[in-house]
Amino acid sequence: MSSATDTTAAPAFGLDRDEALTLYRRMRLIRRFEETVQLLFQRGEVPGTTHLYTGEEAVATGVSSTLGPQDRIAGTYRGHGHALSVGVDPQALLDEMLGRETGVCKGRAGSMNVIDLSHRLIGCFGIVGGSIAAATGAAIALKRSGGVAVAFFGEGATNQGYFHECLNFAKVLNLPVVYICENNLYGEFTPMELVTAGEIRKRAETLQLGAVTIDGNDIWTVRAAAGAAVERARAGEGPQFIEALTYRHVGHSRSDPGAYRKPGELDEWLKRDPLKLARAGIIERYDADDATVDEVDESVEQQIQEMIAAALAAPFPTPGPVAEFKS
Ligand SMILES: Cc1ncc(C[n+]2csc(CCOP(=O)(O)OP(=O)(O)O)c2C)c(N)n1
Repeated sequence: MSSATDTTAAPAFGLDRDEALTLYRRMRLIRRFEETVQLLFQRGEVPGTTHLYTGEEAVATGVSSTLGPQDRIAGTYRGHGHALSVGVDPQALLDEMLGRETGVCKGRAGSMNVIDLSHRLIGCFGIVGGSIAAATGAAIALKRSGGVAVAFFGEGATNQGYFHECLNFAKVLNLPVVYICENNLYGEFTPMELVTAGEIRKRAETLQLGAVTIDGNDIWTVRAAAGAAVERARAGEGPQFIEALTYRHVGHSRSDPGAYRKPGELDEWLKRDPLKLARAGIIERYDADDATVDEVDESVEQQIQEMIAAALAAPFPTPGPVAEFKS
């Protein structure tokens, strides 16, 4: 049973140059997607609320890069990145944000509750920790078909009763599920240390899950740890747990300026921006330089501009008949 705090694991990319650039592109797309949602929200184009994944891109991108077509993921209300990481159509996702008929859920789910079974996404959940229960349930079925379920959730969710129930249940039934705790240090506006006792990874270790703590901002480290965890879960070794240390660069949701952050904290984390680390890894290990990666950025920018134009021109849903209410 693995049991370690490992923030320095040697990266094992297992990728050729084009595949590595594709992963970088996906991270860049998530970053620009989130910035675009924020911009359109401020322009009054996005109904409801939004919770952005900015700063946490390496986690979903790295984990999902290790999954196969038979696997499934469950995300959170901070779920745009989770959805894009498994290949949900970015245009359909942006259309969904704007409540359009062409949205991935025909404009009925909005930012928080996207689901796309055709891309392995069994749901994004507005209920804190809802993804934990959904993925654990999915793993019961996946055990028969050789698939693995992945749950993404924040560190705040580990204080929910069903976190403990689900991990216990998964261990007892030896389910193929990988729990990914995205520890971004805050639950809404509350610093983790004010509400969370002990070490999160040890909660999983107590239940005898394979558990590691990793640098969640380094996609190459995430990929190595997730690859190993998914392999173990698929091989019948039972549920696995990864605590990925990361940071959201923006407030909890649309109206939060993040005033509770400690002075200088954001600047420190920006030095370890996951996009910077991914770029550095590619330049260090492949035949690539800044111009190579800049080209990827430009191509994402063009895609984003085309997506904005298409989303704004997309039709709204036609209201259905109003259900009659009988008391
Ligand atoms: C069951 C439940 N309780 C409370 C809330 C309100 N709420 C929304 S987000 C949030 C903080 C969750 O923090 P964490 O799990 O660390 O995830 P993060 O937002 O940091 O990604 C809370 C308390 C909720 N949506 N669901």
